[in-house]
Order: sequence, then structure tokens, then C-alpha cells
Amino acid sequence: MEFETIPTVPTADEILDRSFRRAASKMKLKRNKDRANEEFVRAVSQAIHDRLVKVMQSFPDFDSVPTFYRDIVDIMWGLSRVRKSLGSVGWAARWARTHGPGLAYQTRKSENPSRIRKRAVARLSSVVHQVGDDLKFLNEVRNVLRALPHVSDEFTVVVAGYPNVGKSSFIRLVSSATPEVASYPFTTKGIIVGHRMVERERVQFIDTPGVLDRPSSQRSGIERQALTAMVNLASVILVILDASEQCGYPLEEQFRLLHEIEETVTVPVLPVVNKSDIAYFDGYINMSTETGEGVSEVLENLLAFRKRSKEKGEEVPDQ
Ligand SMILES: Nc1nc2c(ncn2[C@@H]2O[C@H](COP(=O)(O)OP(=O)(O)OP(=O)(O)O)[C@@H](O)[C@H]2O)c(=O)[nH]1
Ligand SMILES: [Mg+2]
Repeated sequence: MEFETIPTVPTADEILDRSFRRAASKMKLKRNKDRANEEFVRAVSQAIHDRLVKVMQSFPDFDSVPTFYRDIVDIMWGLSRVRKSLGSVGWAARWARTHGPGLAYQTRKSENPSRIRKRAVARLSSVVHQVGDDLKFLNEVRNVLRALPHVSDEFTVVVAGYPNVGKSSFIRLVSSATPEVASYPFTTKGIIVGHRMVERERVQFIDTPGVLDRPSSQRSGIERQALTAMVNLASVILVILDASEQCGYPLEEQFRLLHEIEETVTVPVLPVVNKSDIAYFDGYINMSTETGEGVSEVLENLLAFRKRSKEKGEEVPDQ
């Protein structure tokens, strides 16, 4: 995802320090020292403008990123707040570009150029400091964005179930390459994202630790919204149950979660009982990520959903 390339957003002081340094080093190259103050103001305002524009341009256009990311940004901070901060940074950049030359000119005209130069620099500094909180906030957004898992719009299996039932073990086992361990802003646990090629097409597996692992009555408002973002990603939801109850949760409770998920989502839900090496449960697909038993049956069932969703997509509507 493009978020990885967003550089750290500098603080107001860092922007100013670097801009002063750039202007000062430019001045050293100038032969004509008469207009040193004027040139300095011009160079500082240009440098401030350039740095602020760079900050703005390093963020993606939130209208064109995949829905999942837009959902996350909206849940975490509100899209409009992020846009407003980017807008403020844009305002400061334009201010530096528009007023910089005027301030530089005043410096030339003045009888005391050094004093006017100081005043000009103070005004530029105050404008940058006005957007100091926006810069700090954007850096916080950047830090969360760059740690998010890479997800794309391909066929996606979202793996749900109580803690310790074997969600991560399943994804590790079925992924063809080393799964990515990413973070998700709503949980302190690492998310496992894996991929597997099946008949020349990728299947994406996404873990949901701390999100889809409890009944909704136990979830906070933000977790419920997070759940929506997760469910929006899913082509199918694989709910893993642990009949051995070694996970620490009674099977009855686990079934309650399964039914709740079935009732709330519109995508297909596939329940599977894991840890069949310890306990078996009739009437369901059983698997063991430890011995590998039943895992290919689970994959076949998941892929049947892909086939079905494709057939649906290819159906020609009645004329
Ligand atoms: N016996 C047995 N143990 C298993 C099996 N699958 C997973 N486990 C064990 O169950 C424990 C939890 O497995 P994880 O894959 O971490 O479970 P999880 O659902 O990702 O757990 P959270 O990330 O905490 O939600 C680990 O100790 C695994 O070794 C299985 O098929 N059989
Ligand atoms: Mg896990």
C-alpha cells in the first residue's frame, strides 16, 4: 500500500529549523551580500512552502483508496478531521508563497533590514506554528496508516472465532508465502494476513484478533465499527470453533458467537471445528491445524464460495 511511503511528518519547529538552514546555506553561495536579508526571507518562505506542500502530497487521496482504509480513517479520527488538517497545512503553504515575496521586498526597502528581516521571519514562524497541532495530528495518522495490513479487493476470507481457537495457526498453515504480521489500530494483537494462489488467483486470508472474537454486547462502540470495516472486506467469513474447549471458552458460547455473526452479515459464513486431534464434533467440518487433517476440505469449501461468487458476477442480467 502507498501508506508505507508516507515519510514522518515534521513538527513545526523541524520545518522552521530546516528551512532556516536551507536558506542560510543558500546565502553562503551568494556573492552580493547587499541584499542578504531580502534573499534570506525569500529563501526561508520558499523552503517553508516546499516542505508543507511535501507533507500534503505525501498523503493519499482518501477518495480513491480502498474502502477498508477509508473506513479505518473515518472510525479512528473522522475523515473530515484529517482533511481539515491537510487543508490547514495547505493554507500555511499558500501563505508562505503569497506573502514571502512581499516580506522580502519590505526587507530590501527598509532602513533597518536586519530588524525587518527578523520581523518577517517571526511572522512566517507564527504561521507555521499555527498549524503545529495539525502537523502533529497528521503524524499520528501516518503512524497508524503505515502499520495497517496490506489488503486488496481480491477474494478475501476473514477468519473469526474466540481467542486461542487457532485462527492464526490456520492462516499460517494455508498461506503459501510467509504471512504478513501487521497491526490494526483497534487491537494490541498482531494481525496475520496471508495469501495463497489457487488456480492462478490469489485468495487473501485476514485474521481478526480482538475484533471478531466476542459477542457484540461485550464490544465497545469503536470495536463494533471496526467489525464493520472487517466484515466489509470479507467475501466469506470462516468461523473457527474449538470443540476441545482448550481455548478456555465453552463450546456453547462459541456457537452463540457463530450465530450472531450469521445473523449480522450478508456474506456466506463457513463454520469449522478445529483441534480435531483432541476433540471431534459431528455435523461440521473438522480440521486440525496441528496434524493438517481436514484442512484441504476447508479450503475446498472456501473456494466453492469463490466459484459461486464468480458465477453470480458473470450472470447476464435479463433484458
Ligand atoms: N491440539 C491442537 N492445538 C492447536 C490447533 N490449532 C491451534 N492450536 C493451538 O492453540 C493455541 C492458539 O492458537 P492460535 O493460532 O494462536 O489461536 P488464535 O485463534 O489465533 O488466538 P488469538 O490470536 O489469541 O485470538 C496455540 O497454542 C496452538 O498451538 C490444533 O489443531 N490442535
Ligand atoms: Mg491469533
